[in-house]
Amino acid sequence: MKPIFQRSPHNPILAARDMPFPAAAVLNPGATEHEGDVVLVLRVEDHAGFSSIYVARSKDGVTGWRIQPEPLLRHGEPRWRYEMYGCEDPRVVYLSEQGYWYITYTGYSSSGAAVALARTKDFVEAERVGLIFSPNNKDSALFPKRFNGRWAVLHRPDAGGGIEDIWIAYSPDLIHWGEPRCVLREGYGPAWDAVKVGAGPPPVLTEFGWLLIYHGVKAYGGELLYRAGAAVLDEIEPHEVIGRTSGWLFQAEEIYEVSGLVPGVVFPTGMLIRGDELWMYYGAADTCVCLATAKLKDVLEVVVPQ
Ligand code: BMA
Repeated sequence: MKPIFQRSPHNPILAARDMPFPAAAVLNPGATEHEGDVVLVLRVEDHAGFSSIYVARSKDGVTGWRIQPEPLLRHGEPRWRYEMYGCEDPRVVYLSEQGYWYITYTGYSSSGAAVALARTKDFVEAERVGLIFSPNNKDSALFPKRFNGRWAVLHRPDAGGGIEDIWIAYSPDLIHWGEPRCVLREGYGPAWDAVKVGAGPPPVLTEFGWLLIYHGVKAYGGELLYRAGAAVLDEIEPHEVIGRTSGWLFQAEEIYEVSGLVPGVVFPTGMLIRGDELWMYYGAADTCVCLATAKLKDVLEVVVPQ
């Protein structure tokens, strides 16, 4: 069967050697568009092992990346104690009502991994909102609009006992979050996503509802394989699941995915809709940044069979 996603022939589109400063890895990029450019917000791990968030811009979203030399969100700022160990895995979305791009990311510190929120208008300076979920919690993605007056965010609390499901919370002001509901449970038994699931990029509204790309994890011989699946959430009540792929849609196969710092990982964190195509930006092997594209209708067909 022809795969739904096609990899860019330019993969990896960004790697440590492309940074104008020493870097150990470039991974897990948020993606958006700003002033005629595709903008990626990159997690860059430095040679000391700590990650900050940097910005890369390109006209075509594939080549000619311009990297801003200063981080947008630098870990270890004295005022931001919950980011002492790193700012990781950003997802970015434009909230037109606010006139800002909002970035959810993992604030990593001696207290664990928590969900942090920041916003920017220009991708040169960012203003931190602060933590929105305490540890351990990560893989957070905001929806771009309000639902009955409330913003909504997906996140992945660690429930203990090995349970790591995707939850949703709602907020009137992007600061106070409540009304928790479990949206997508991890799979069971030998399922491809039985170890854990986590939201990928901010969901995109389609004719069937909100398309969510998520990662699912299974252990083979003690090694964790991170693959990507998809779900569609209700347009009005996004805690309701309309459809979910029974299996994964995308997995590590190319050399830059099966070898690297963490082999066997594809970790989608950015999604753009360009014409009738879905562009999925992902981290490969926790080492570099890649792109795969699909026809949006082909993805929807497997999530919500007609
Ligand atoms: C998750 C996060 C991601 C990473 C993934 C795969 O827990 O740490 O940053 O890409 O594991 O190793």
